[in-house]
Amino acid sequence: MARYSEVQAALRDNQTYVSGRGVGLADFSRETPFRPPSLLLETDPPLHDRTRGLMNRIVTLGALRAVAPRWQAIADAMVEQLLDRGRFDAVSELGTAFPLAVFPDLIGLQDEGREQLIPYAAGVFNAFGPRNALFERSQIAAREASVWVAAACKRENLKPDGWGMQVYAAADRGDCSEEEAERLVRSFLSAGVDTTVNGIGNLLHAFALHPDQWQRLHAQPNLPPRAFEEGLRWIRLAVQTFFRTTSRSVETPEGTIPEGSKVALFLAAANRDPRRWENPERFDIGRRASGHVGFGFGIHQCLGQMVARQEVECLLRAMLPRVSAIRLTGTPERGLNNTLHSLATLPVEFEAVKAEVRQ
Ligand code: OVM
Repeated sequence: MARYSEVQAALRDNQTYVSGRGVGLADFSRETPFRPPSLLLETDPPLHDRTRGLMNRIVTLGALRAVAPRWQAIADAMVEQLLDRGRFDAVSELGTAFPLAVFPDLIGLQDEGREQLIPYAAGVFNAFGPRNALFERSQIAAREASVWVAAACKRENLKPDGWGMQVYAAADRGDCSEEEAERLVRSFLSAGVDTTVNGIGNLLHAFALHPDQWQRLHAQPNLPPRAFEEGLRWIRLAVQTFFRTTSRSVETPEGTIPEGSKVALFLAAANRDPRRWENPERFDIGRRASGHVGFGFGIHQCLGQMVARQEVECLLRAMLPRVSAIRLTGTPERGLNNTLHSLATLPVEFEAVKAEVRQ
């Protein structure tokens, strides 16, 4: 399904289009999952509601506000440094560097080995696709990272003040078992890094391709939330597709979908469906883009979206007073991934706002 209305309807009807049989191409009722299934992403109610409820009490705006000043200071320093450098690769030095500078601390991960999160996430997102060469290659490449992540999720390796330990606190209260807590922490590490890494890279790419929209953002007194939503809609954000599995046979105008079918939901296509969006191919930060399915829709809608918003907000607040233009200095390279819309490189140059006009 690639039309907005169909994708949204399938996401809404989570009893017919289930997640418990996997949200990649593999049907967990026929194939062994490549790892123990996620207790959030790859579950259905009632289990999903219990785990999601527990996580919703940890992932809060209040908790994020508490770290916002620190994130802003990190973003400011990073952007200052990149301005001095001139040319740089925005994928590695901003898109990857910034999330890695803030997210692992939010979870309370051990300091050693955090760079393993990158190959780990590539392995996870490739595994939602077919068992092709890319799948096999990235599983091999992520072997060491998977061992690191498994250890990082354990209670004894988490710092006392992060979201990871709060999951264990929920286990102590009886909201979940110790094993469930461990796997829920794994969800933070699976879903929280490569999504924002690629989202930020794609967003910077969007502004490099549309200098007029960057100018327009400059002219706004406050960061318009609409700009973020339009970024998510237009850039195809990170996740291009997720699957569901039909729990019964479904009649559609195009024919019958038998029970047990894997249904690919093309989130990125839905976000550019001309039946739903006017001039869908136009990147327009003034558009009313809320309602996009870049974060999904319904009960599984992105748990970490506030984290992603705050990361992007900090970066844009760091860039707007300092960067007058983002210029491509070479041809960006795509990063191949079975699920993510990914960039491998984004060679850019930041043009500095002239000192006398800096706020
Ligand atoms: C999880 C998980 C993994 C990848 C993506 C995701 C976008 C969740 O382990 O729960 O959500």
